Amino acid sequence: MTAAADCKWMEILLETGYAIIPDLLPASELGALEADLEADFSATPFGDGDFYGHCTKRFGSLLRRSPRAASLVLEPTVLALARKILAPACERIQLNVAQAIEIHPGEIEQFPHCDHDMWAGIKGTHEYLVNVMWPLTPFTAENGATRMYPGSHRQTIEALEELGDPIAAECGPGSAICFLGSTVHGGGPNRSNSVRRGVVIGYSLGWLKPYENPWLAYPPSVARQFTPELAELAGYVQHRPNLGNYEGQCPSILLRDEIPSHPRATDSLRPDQQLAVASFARERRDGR
Ligand SMILES: O=C(O)CCC(=O)C(=O)O
Ligand SMILES: [Fe+2]
Repeated sequence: MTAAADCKWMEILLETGYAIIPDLLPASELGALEADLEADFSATPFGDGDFYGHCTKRFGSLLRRSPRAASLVLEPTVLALARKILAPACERIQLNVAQAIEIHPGEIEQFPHCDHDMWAGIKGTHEYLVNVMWPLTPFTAENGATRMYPGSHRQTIEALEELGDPIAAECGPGSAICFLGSTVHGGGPNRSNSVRRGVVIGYSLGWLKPYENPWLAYPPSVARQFTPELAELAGYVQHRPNLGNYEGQCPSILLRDEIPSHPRATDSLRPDQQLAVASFARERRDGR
């Protein structure tokens, strides 16, 4: 995709709260991913709870279940959008979730919500999260396509009645439904006779507690197979200063062939902090 096209999607995403980018990946790639996940869809039970849905199946850890999931997580256009939107509030972004969602016939509409409400911080000054829903089956208004509330990212919603009408994010495999953590949305009701399958890939500010615990989903033995970029997104990196360290070091040391038994705790500071700390230490060493 050209830089101008990327800009257009950014404008739409920031203006409307969501953007449906068509044909970002070959539909065959999503078909192959769906085939890889077939056994997991059938083995996974329905969820429990009115938010997750009683006629909906979910499972995470997608990067462990199929090597093809990486091409969704690393898709350059959505990754660039997520990085740009989250850049004002972090040094690096992280993978927040990689989850498959299968909505069965008879499922009701999901509670309309903002995904950023998973974190208690004050909202309104920056985004916390960018999500991308990748349909595995065609998404239609009838089968439970994700419902988006246009412009809701700019509203302060105190009661559901204040929401306008949603749109159903109708599109097919290969398209990417991108939306902000501040955008009100929810799974649609499935009034059809077949399942609606999708994969949600989310990116959040690198210093937040991620929704899906990446170090358990992808322990070092799994993350060792990842490219460096994927391993970083999946938690094997520090967010300066020193956040997410392992024994005072970058957790990526756990992906090496030889792991030091007693690593040396090493500062990982932002340049401004590095300067302030160095100047203070120099003065103290000089006896001042
Ligand atoms: O399945 C969907 O379309 C949306 C699901 C969702 O928004 C959620 O579980 O947070
Ligand atoms: Fe959601």
